[in-house]
Amino acid sequence: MAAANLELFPPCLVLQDEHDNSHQHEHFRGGLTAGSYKFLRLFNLQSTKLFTCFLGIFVSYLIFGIVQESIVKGTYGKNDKFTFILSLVFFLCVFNAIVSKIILIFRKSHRDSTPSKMYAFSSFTYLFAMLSSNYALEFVSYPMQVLGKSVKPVPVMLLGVLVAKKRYPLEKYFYVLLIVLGVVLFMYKEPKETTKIVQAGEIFGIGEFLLFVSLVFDGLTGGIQDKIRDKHKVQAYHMMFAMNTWSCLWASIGIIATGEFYSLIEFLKTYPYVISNIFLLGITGAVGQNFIFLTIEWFGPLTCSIFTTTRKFFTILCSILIFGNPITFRQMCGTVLVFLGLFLEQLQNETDGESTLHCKKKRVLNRQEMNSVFHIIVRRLSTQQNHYKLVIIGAGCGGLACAAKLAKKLPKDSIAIIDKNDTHIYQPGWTLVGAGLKTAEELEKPQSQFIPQNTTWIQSYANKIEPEKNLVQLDDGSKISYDYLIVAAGIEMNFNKIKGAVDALDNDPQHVISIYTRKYVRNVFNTLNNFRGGQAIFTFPMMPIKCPGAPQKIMYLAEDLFRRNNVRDKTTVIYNTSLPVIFGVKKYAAALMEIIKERNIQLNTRLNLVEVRAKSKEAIFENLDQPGTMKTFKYDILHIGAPMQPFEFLAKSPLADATGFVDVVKETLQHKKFPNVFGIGDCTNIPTSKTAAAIAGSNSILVRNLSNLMFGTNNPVRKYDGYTSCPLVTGYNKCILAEFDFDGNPLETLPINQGKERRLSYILKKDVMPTMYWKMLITGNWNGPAVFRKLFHLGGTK
Ligand code: UQ1
Repeated sequence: MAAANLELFPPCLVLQDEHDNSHQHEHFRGGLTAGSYKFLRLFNLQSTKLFTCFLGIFVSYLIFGIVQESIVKGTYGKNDKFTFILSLVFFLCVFNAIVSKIILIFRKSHRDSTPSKMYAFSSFTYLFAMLSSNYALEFVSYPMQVLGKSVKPVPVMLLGVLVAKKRYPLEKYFYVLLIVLGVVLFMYKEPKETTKIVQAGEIFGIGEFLLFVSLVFDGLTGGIQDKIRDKHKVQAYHMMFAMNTWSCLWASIGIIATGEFYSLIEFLKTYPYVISNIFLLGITGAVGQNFIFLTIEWFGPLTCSIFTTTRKFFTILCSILIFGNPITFRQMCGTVLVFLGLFLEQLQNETDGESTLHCKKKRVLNRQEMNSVFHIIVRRLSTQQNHYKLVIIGAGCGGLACAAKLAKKLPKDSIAIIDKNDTHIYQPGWTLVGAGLKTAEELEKPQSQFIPQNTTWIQSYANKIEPEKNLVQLDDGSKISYDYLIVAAGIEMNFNKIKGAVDALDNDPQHVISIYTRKYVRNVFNTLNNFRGGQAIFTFPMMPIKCPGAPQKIMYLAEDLFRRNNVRDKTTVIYNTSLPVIFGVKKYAAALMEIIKERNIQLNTRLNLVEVRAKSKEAIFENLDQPGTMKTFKYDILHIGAPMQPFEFLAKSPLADATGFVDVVKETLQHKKFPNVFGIGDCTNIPTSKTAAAIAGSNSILVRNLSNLMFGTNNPVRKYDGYTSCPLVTGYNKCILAEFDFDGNPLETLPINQGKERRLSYILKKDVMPTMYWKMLITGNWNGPAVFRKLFHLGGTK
């Protein structure tokens, strides 16, 4: 079957235009109302469009191929044949020229400034390429013709390396090698047993030569069109119109000069039904071409070439299975190799920067989607989207809690979450890991499990925000735009603020430890458990840090462990804090002061660790009340509370306040200057202790405020009161469950005094909270315990 070998635009031409795909994102950009989103949801526009494009390309070229087969390879009368290839090409060009002219009139596009001579030349080479590939068909089979033309990347690469001195990634050579190997496997003709000598012409005959010529002319056409596109910013239909008009001219000269025209007229007189077939061929060709343009415009060049390659593969299969073009097993392997190479090469091109956005992105699909091949293609294609209704920076506790809630309100593919980490860690559990009550592994789960369905996960770092332009830049330099932004980026640990700390943590984990990172937390329990007495120092760094309870929780647990290991009486336990008090909330501070007195713990306030001397096991502290004055402590164990800082990209952005944190209204979590931006968690300047409980208390408030803004609704929203909670574990079976607001007023949930050390609070912290976190909080189903507090207190509290 000679299907679709007259595809009117060689891929090179098609690929010229899609670079002008900046407007393809307009469909997603800004200003869509709730109503239009409902509409979008109803019709699931993206997928429908994609499917239509694929079907359009597939069906039109399939019919095209069948009709072409019947025209070119059919028998007429007794032994007449249709040999008027140039005339056929002429008719097809006429069709294309007419269709593109009509579209140009309707599209009201600007004038094309390209000089005619460029079109004249490139349409000549284009015509020549088309002709030689069609004449080749008289000598080779259709599969051979398609595969032969697949070698196109080879001359492109060869010229690139030899002439333009380009370098390609190693994989690319491999993919091209696959294609070449495939074609060689296909072309190789085994010597017949009787004739041992194989003549060169048998392997590389006239058909193959014509294919080669068509490749060269294809390459030339592509080169000229590249120039046209670069210089004149020409649109696809302009090019389609001009190329086809010029080709008509060249072809008409050819058919008149060779006399083909007159024989064709005679032929058509004898077999008039061929005219309707030629019409059908022209229409399907033009329709297919338009679907190609639409695919490029809506989904980009990669999608288009995947579609056309897939289509060719299917037509080859049809040709083999239905029309009985003979093929050997070796040739089958060759075909598979060629298409494998072509696909890999296309995907490689995409990651090389030919698409608008080339970062690693993952779409989370539901099970039904996973089963559908169509949606696997959709997933690949979604890599080209770079505008989202909502972008969330950070897939930690705050980012996920908001994403999960908003994913239920917004249509598919409206939300993108940017986060590089593929593991989600339950950070509140690290104190318990330090005490040997849990393992670090228990606290880690794959991030992919928690990215809400229908949300795009962009596995990348955000490294710049331009809120005036609604843009976020990723670590690979690409940018994504948003209508709304939630910043939930967290806070950065920086041990480098303490001289010698990183070196000591890395190289002396027997003495210097910290529960604050995934790497260091794994050493803590061993060190504490092996401790045989001496001086154990626990530090609290300079503010700002998240959860100011954590640095002392690990101290209470360690102190308890020393008792259990019978080394407590040989040990001095010291707590050096940069704060003036042990805890910021009076009620709990009083309880904790009792505990440290009772347990004989030394408390030194206003001391900040500035240097660790691992060799001499000395920790140098600055006296914050007398800046510049140092105090040296000898240690046998030093637990370092990690100094923290806002991420640099945030601190530098217009979203930050003077301290570098995202400047939001504390009651609404809306940004003070950019109303379409919200912030949650550690990265914000909300004056409360940053804990998972604070996220629980604030995520629903953020989501409601943002929803009101997005949908123009006016639903009542509670003001965030700063609710936070700090379960201060004070030993292996006891805990003070601090809960309080912005002003340090206790906001206790249970109808008992939570300021007392309790086993119940310990069980809540150790066994109940982790489950609540994984199952309820980051899935968007936990808005904090306020309801229970009111219930338990019979409405008597705030
Ligand atoms: C909480 O809601 C929460 O999020 C799940 C935590 O995170 C780990 C907490 O530690 C705490 C204390 C709360 C508050 C909840 C109750 C029932 C007191």
